[in-house]
Amino acid sequence: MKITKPAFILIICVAALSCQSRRDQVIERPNILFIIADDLADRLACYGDSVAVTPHLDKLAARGVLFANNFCQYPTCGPSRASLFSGLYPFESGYTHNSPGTFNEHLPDLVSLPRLFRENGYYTARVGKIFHMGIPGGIGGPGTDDTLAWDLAVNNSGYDADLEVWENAIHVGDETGPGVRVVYDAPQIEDSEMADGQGLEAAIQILKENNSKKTGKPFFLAYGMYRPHPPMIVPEKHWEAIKISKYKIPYVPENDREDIPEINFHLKGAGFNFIPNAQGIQYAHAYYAAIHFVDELAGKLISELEKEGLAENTVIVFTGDQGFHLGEHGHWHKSTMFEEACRVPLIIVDPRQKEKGEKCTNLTGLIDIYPTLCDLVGIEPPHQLSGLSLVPQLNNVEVPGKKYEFTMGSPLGYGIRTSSHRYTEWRKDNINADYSMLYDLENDPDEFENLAGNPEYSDVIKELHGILDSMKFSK
Ligand SMILES: [Ca+2]
Ligand SMILES: [Ca+2]
Repeated sequence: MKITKPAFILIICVAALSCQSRRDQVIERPNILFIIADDLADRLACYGDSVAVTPHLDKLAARGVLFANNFCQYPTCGPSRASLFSGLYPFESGYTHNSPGTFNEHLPDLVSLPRLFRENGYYTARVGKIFHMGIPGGIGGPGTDDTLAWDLAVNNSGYDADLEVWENAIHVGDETGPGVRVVYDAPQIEDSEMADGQGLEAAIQILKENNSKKTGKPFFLAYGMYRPHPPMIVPEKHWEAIKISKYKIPYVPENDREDIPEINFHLKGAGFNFIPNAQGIQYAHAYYAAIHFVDELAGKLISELEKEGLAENTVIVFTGDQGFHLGEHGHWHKSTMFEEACRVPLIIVDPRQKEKGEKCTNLTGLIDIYPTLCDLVGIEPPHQLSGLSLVPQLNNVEVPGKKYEFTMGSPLGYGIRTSSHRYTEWRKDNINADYSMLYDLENDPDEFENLAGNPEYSDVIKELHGILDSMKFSK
């Protein structure tokens, strides 16, 4: 077909308009600032913790919605993060351990959350631990990163990445290996010497260089902090900010572990079981100091976002990958199917949302982050997602959500959390519940009495067992 001159001009105009409209659509999408702290339980002041000192995160929560009953989908770093960034439960993706290799090698058919944003016109940048990496050995490396997700990936390192620093810190317990001991220290160094401090500087530079108001392109900046993951090496000034006398070693009944399946403490020989009280208090002090450190770094990054004039066009997500015991059941670590290890903070701030400073008490999970961010920016998810968008709750925290949340783990347990109970089965060949735990959280919030063998609870067990049966676990 011969194109006449006016028609040709018209085609150019339409093409230009279409390009312009696509560009406008991209520019109108908000930026995403995603902040995740490693092994951070919901022990923040805004979550009601009386020891934690977290002024910046409290201020952040006052601008958005705090999800008060939020759970990870696996209480161990790698599978938890793979679930968050794939939008699938661990049994659906098969990513159920801290395996080596990259996310995209493991799950080649899945588009991760940041990769999806990259493919939809976002400038994407990672600083620190977003996908799994071992701590401290993996600090400064890419870990299991999705190599297709980022325009820029920063492998920040620092003082605490040095294995000699780990060696010279205070060690409790006689097991070998960096991951199975209680290790802490309070060096007199600046935050900027720590790996996370180096990460903050990189993240601030990325914000400045990729200010969407100047570039015309929205960004997805993910800043992953290595603390409070052990070893809890935290600059001394953060220890000084904590009044540790407010912390009390949790009461543990003498026979507490008799009704807990051994598999729930599969690392029971490790050096973080029943450590002496004096060292427990020190370790709790280190953990809260690390939270104070995390709070200050997150606060500085958010403040820089404001200075760049981006607060009104940026969605902020703050979360952790799994919780942490501070002596509950005599445990000083993570990876159990108890509340302490499964609960994680989740704060979402979207300048456009109606609710500000409200708490949503629905059962939610890290699995909901993928659909929520897609919903907030209008990107179609690339595959079926197993979580639910939390956008309705950002506008009205009273909107009902799920009846239960699912957490798998410790290792290969299948756990259901309802508003009143926590129920976990460890299934042999995915058919029979060989071991199980049921806790009545209304009457026994400390999960001391395992009711799995109690006939008075047979109806509850039948219902929760039925929910697990209805989920199609992959082998
Ligand atoms: Ca972790
Ligand atoms: Ca017990």
